[in-house]
Amino acid sequence: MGAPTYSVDGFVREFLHELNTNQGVTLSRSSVNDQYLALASTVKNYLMARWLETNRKTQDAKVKTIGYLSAEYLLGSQLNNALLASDLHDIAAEGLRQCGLSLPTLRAQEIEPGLGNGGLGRLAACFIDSLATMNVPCIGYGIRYEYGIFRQTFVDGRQVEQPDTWLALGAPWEFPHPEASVVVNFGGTTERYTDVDGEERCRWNPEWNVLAVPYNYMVPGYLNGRVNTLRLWSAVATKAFDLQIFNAGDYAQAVRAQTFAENISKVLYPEDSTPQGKELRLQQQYFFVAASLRDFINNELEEGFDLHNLSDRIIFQLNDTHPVIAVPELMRILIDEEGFEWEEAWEATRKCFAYTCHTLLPEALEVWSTELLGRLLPRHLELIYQINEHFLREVHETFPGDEIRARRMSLIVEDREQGVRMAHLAAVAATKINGVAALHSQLLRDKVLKDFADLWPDRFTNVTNGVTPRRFVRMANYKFADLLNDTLGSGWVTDLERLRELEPYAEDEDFKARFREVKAWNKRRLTGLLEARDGIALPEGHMLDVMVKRLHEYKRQSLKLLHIVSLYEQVLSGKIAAADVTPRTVLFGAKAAPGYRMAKDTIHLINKVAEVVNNDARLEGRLKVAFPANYNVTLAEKLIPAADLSEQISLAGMEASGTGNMKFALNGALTIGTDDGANVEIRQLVGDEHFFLFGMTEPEVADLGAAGYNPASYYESNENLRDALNLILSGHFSGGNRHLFDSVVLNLINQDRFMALADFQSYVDAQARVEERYADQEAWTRSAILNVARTGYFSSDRSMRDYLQRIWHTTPMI
Ligand code: TH1
Repeated sequence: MGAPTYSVDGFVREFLHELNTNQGVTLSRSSVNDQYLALASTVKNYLMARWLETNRKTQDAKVKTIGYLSAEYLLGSQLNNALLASDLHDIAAEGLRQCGLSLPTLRAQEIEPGLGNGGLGRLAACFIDSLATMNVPCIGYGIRYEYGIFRQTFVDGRQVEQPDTWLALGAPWEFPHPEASVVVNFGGTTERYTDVDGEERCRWNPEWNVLAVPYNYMVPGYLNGRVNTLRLWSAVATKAFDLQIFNAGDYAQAVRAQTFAENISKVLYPEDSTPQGKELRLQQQYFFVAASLRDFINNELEEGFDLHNLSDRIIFQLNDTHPVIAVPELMRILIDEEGFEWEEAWEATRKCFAYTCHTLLPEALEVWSTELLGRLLPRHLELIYQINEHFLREVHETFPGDEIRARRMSLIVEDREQGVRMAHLAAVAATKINGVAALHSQLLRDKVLKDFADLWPDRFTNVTNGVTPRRFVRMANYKFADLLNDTLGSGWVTDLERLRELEPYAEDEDFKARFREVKAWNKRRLTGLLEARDGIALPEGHMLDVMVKRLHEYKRQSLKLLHIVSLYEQVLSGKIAAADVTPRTVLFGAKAAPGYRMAKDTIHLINKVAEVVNNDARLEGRLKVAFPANYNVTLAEKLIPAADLSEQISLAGMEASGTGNMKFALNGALTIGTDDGANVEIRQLVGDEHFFLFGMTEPEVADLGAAGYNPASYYESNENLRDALNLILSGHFSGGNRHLFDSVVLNLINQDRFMALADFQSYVDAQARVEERYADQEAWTRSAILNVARTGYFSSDRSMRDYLQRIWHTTPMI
């Protein structure tokens, strides 16, 4: 059967067919969920022929594939993206209308797959979108978590987590392939033996195993006929339950064994950048990586393929250290199963991996205890020790006698307990090591991985992150996309540098008026959504000032909060008149890791400040704080296009890149930001005049830290800052309870690891410049348009071109 025809009639026929045969209902008796599932199936049917064709062509061409290994994919909604990529949107909207249905209603039925925490997971999703659109063969490998990132609710202003039951109403976008399942082993012992040729060999006798079941997802390129694959693994017990135990009468025990296995893919760890070192997490990592390597070798390579040449056909990109256990796993396969000698195994392995580091925070660098590794993956631990031996020999040859350096570089760290530094393992194995923004890559070379950069300078490179213009401009901001299409034609969607052609329009009155009209429309759309979703009323005519990202101390939501409290305090104390406050709504979106106390207390404080500020008539309605719960990709798509001001205020040297910053600039928001991560490049591109820079630079931060940072001195010397902090301490936001927010406030005054107080005045000054520009709407619009025109660089298509040239050394298929 061929693809359904591209016509409204063809679409309606297919849709009704799916409703009848897949859902088993007639249109008149169908639920909205039936209709949504039938719609998803219909769209898949249109893409199916292209998917099969893509797979066939790629296999025949025997080209090099990108194996993107990532523990997280924060995909966002699938329906709209599939409609866009297959050019079906208008046909579907009209076809559904003829059936008496509405596309927006069905779309709202989708629960996004939230299989990631934040930027790292969303980056993976943007990258696979770009590779498909650029016609590059790629398989994304990851985990099909049964529960993705938790759903956030607020109870009395405190975060309460609910399970994310994204699979409950059906999973129309996935294709399970139980027949292609792979066994993944754990535990047990290793054993030395002599093989038939008299060779000394080693074998792993595992103690238990689970079955990894693949679920395939389509990754459609934009209007190009390519459909790549995302393969997510789900864990099931190898035997339904242990019959021996069952027959012995212990039914409960038999079922428990099954539950144990299936726990592996049960839930996404909700920590962003702060690993907990939990055993289940290591199980997850090895589980998906072992399944993926086995899968590629078994299914993507022809029978008898010589694994010495594996790197001709695959390069595995390690998305941070989470999949790094793949390195000893490939060594194990080549040596123990394929009979390779150490040297040839290492040579083949090294060519197959490249490593992206996404962080600088020391606590984000994964270290697995050798006790745990030895218990769970005994053979891998032996191989890691062996890799380390070979590596340290090389260090000694290059730096004879430098014991201290060798100890610093060792894969093994002797702390309270012995551990394996996964970033060092990645650095030793990878053909290339990259950071995710220019400043970050520089700091990797100069600080975090300095010894490695001294030893192998050529292995280090930078690829600045990017975001997909399909989802984050064309889809999320379709009114603006229409304006761009009218002005430039539609080529910008796959060639974002063409936004440059917008520069002259920054002086065009008619264009500026239309640009403002689009922004106003996006704000109205957001107002309607937040009203319905959260009961939040956004006032009209306010500057929309947005800070959305994970809640983390280094990102400094507390600095934004201090700015709000200070403005409020100055009005209360009569230092400024309410009438002089720029009408502004500050919108937060942020999830805190459930175990991260300070982050949760900060959320509580923001909500309490919002409650008081929003209801104090003395502000004359000129300052509002909104904090819709459960910020996710779906909400981001509505929020970002409506924003005027983008808050990117991390302490310099802490945010590796940021990608929200790029999305805001591309949607015509101006940035107030520090010289950190990709902010640096955004500012260089848009120009100082169109970016509100504040705060210490990274070297200044380092100097202040070295000199001894004393936050209390800022509290003492800065009156507005002190008054703001004192207002919180007075119990004003906590019904008179003076100690409710001690954890947050006293930490700022006494510790303030991320130097919010040191940057406070500079931030307030920058906000004054923001207000000045905003008062001149012509000037503001001009700056906003120039932000768009000059940030085409931040397309993830460009990131992928950089990876292809600098790291993967491969080209798109023709
Ligand atoms: C983020 C970085 O914090 C952010 O700056 C960057 O833009 C993004 O990655 C994409 O490169 C990170 N997320 C995580 C998540 C975990 C561990 C480390 C990082 S770094 C779980």
